[in-house]
Amino acid sequence: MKLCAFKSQSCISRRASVLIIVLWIAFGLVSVALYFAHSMGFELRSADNRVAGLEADQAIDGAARYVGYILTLQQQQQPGVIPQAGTYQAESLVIGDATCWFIGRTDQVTRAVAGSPSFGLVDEASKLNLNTVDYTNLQFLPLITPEFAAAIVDWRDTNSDVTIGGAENETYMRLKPPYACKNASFESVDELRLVFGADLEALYGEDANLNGVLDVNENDGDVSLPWDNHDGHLDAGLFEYLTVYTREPVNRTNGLPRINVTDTSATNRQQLALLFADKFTASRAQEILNAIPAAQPIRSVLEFYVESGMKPEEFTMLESEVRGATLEGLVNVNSAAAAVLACIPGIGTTNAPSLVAYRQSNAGNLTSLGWVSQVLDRNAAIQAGPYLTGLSYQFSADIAAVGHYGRGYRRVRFVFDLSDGVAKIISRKDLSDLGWALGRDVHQQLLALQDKRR
Ligand SMILES: [Ca+2]
Ligand SMILES: [Ca+2]
Ligand SMILES: [Ca+2]
Ligand SMILES: [Ca+2]
Repeated sequence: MKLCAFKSQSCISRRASVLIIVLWIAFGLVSVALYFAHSMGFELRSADNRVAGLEADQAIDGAARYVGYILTLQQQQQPGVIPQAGTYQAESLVIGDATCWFIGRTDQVTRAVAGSPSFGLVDEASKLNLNTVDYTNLQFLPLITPEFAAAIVDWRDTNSDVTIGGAENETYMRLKPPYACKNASFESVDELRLVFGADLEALYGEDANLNGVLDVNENDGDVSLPWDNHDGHLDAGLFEYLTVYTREPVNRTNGLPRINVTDTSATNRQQLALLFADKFTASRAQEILNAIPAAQPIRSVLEFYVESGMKPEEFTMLESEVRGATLEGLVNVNSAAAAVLACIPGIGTTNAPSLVAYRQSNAGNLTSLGWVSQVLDRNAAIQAGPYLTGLSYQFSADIAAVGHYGRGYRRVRFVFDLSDGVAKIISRKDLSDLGWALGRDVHQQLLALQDKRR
């Protein structure tokens, strides 16, 4: 009996052990299943994000083709004239499952954290050209030191003479690792990083994501990067105001050379007479020609316009067919920021706000250089003339996109050149790493879209 009882107890204990083992195994299997399910969930989400990213990449390339079409069409219809906002779609452009925006610039000065950037194409001629701007004018840009301005000039000039405060080969060869001073033109604005004395604060200013507006982290002091002065105003850096791309075409759309108004030779005057005869009645053409002094030098297109006595609408008819002495690095008064205009002799910090204010009150009606002579006095206009233009042939399209459900953010900035009559991409730079640049409003719209889906 005792043996039987013992056997039964041992039997129960064995069964209990088996049960525990089975329970452990079952627990283990469930854990493994849960682990794999969780990891598959992550894998699925990450694959979904990758697909959204690919959709955004493809949409950006599609949007770039759209921009090329818009610019070529504009060049054929109105050479050199900036495409007006509203004549093309610059925001919430739907391509397949993706949506695109062109991050633009505006004359409105941000005095508070902006809900969103402005949308549109950016005129490269709204900026100073790093390869042509001279040392004196360059120093008027915000956040630049005289030493950095001198180093910029030394970097691009072909000689090895050190500008006061600047840097040539001997300075660069002392760096670790050493490298040579370029002594040739800048090929991109990013090249500024290599110039002696460059620092991120001067290059980016407070605009860490380079979208032209004040984002929350750009106006919270040192709570989050970048450091800023928390004054409700965007203090942009040098990247905002500089370009290397501005170059006007040599020829008109009919293939003939543009007429250089600074050339006072008899042959050139004859060319002008033919141009006026082509555009105006015989008597008006003669009147304009007579107003332009034959012996006195004309230093710029603006001076030519002032002397000619043409009406603004008359000048618009032939503006793209004439040119000044230089074709590279001219600043377009129709789009340049006040900080850029302030660097130009004759304009300076005194006249730059008046020019911008005139633009703001005449928006949509600025297709020419002529209006400048209504804001600047004669002497100032003549002094500023050689640096100015009313035309633009290079534009950037800073395209940000998201894929389905607002995922897969990407951003690429393209620069288009129209100086040969057809839009060509001359630069492509991925800016996705700068982080979200579409502002609070678009972010909230996309979050609302995701909530609706849940
Ligand atoms: Ca040099
Ligand atoms: Ca910003
Ligand atoms: Ca900050
Ligand atoms: Ca600020």
